[in-house]
Amino acid sequence: TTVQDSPTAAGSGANASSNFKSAERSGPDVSPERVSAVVTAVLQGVHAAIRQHGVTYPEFQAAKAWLMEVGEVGEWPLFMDVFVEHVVEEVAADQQQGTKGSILGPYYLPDQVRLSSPCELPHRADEKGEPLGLSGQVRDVDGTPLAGADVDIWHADADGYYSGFAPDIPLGNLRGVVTTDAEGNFEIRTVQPAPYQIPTDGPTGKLIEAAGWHPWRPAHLHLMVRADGHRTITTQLYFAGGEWLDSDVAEATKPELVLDPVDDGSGVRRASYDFELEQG
Ligand code: MBD
Ligand code: FE
Repeated sequence: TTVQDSPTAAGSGANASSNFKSAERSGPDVSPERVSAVVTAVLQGVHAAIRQHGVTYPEFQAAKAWLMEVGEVGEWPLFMDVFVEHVVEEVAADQQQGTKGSILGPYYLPDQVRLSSPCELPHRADEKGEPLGLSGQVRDVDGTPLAGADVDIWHADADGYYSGFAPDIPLGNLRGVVTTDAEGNFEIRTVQPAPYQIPTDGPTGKLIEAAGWHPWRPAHLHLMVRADGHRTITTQLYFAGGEWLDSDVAEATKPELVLDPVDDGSGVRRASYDFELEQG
């Protein structure tokens, strides 16, 4: 995995591009009929928008320039995950049981430090943010606890930045793979993440501004929960009452995925969440 620091705010989106390119993946086996059907539908959508809105030559050329810039600065992973991935997840989730999923987003990094429960995510000595505790159980959809499952968790810091993508944050900060104990339980200490703002100085941010939309995602934790013989769940957890919860720019919130942490009396806000994984 290649990760480089960038001094601009747009650097996070651009770094997501080098990370995406360096990940190993095998392409899908797609028939010409399917390529034709899907690409024809996409092009018909574009053609319909041009006719419906009377798109002009200057607008067409501006769109071309914008598309080129998204590629040149490496924001395609950011753009796709913000504006398209939620529908791919919706289609994938159609037949699935167990805990609701949500989008992966552009800031996952594999192979983070393995921790055994209870644990604290790696953080800086002066890490900002209110202490947050997340505990729960991993089980299959029949209720059987899953010992030795992986709860792979990553989230933004109290300024809304992800380690590995924004400059000046140690690699691995606020990321970890937590193994469940013999009863399938896990307990993780971390800090409250801030809402995430799409970088405003890149082409994705410029489009959002030009359209008069807002560039925010509500504060969230990313999780990937894996257990042998079970379907991996990729999801996110949000916070009750949090800003942007009802208007996520990435449309990736679900009512089942909202935590309501409560102060345990010692200044730690605690929430619990159980994950149910489908066999197979
Ligand atoms: C994020 O933090 C995120 O989770 C998604 C889906 C897109 C952009 C930034
Ligand atoms: Fe995120």
